[in-house]
Amino acid sequence: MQKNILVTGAMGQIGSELVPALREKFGKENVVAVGFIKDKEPSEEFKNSGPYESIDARNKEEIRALIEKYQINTIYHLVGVLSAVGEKNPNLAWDVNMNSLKNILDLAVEYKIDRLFWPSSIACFGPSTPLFDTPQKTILEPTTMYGVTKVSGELLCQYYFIKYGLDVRSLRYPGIISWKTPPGGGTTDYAVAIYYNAIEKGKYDCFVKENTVLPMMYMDDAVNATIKLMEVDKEKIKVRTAYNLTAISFSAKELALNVSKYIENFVCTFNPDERQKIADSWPKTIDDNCAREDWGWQHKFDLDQISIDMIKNLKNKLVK
Ligand code: AKB
Repeated sequence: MQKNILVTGAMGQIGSELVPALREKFGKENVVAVGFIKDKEPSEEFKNSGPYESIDARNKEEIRALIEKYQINTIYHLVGVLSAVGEKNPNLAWDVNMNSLKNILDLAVEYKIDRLFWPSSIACFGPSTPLFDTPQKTILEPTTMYGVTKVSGELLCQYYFIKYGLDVRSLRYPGIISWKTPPGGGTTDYAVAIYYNAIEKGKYDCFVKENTVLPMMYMDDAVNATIKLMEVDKEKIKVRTAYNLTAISFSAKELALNVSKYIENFVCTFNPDERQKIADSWPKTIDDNCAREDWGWQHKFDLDQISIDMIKNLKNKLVK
């Protein structure tokens, strides 16, 4: 079947890299990118590489019009307000994260969408969740509004699968490290910002303590996992809330030491702010065996490979 794909949140951290990967795989004209970031116009390259529409994903009628216009049968609904911004504006986080998801789920049922992807996160866990090797099925009592929307969203997705047979699939992303877009309002942003600052200033003042450990993943692995999950046969998907997913866990200090292996004289200081509390509420390591067993998930990038690739690409991007 010809895939006609709609990607919301196309200008966000994941969207900016998933859209080109999908266009490469399924053809430029078959992937409609939907962005809506005030004050941020998409680059000419982004706009010219395939269909682009500027729409607020909360606007159900405008999304409906797009589904009809492009005869959409596959949706990646990536729109979301992340954890740190969500704590500053919980009402906005609820409104954007939940209302856009509910609209998309309803439209997906109405238009018999073949497959829908929606991102969950390690933010669905909370302080009462086991900190190490967090199992697939465990306590979900997040203490951020972002996390509350992730648990609610997971349950809503599962409900639409059970009630309407909607083929909706989801991953609990760890912190994602990438170079194409600057950090965007999350708690794991320090693991991206450190590279920008190391290259531009030779130093970084990290906003979590040096012993803070969180699960992380390189963007290339995250994009591969997402496309793989969406391509696998329906029968293989046993989890309809969201799959645990991880690559590697390291402390902020280990990250800083690794960056200094590749950037001479790099100095990292640690000055925790309000994001420390959010980081402390999330697990340190994740058990993602269900994803590995059910649909063959495997990560490729370790910390050295991440640092080498980040530094190479950021130097090209930042150093003129
Ligand atoms: C955040 O830090 O809010 C996100 C996430 C872990 O979902 N990167």
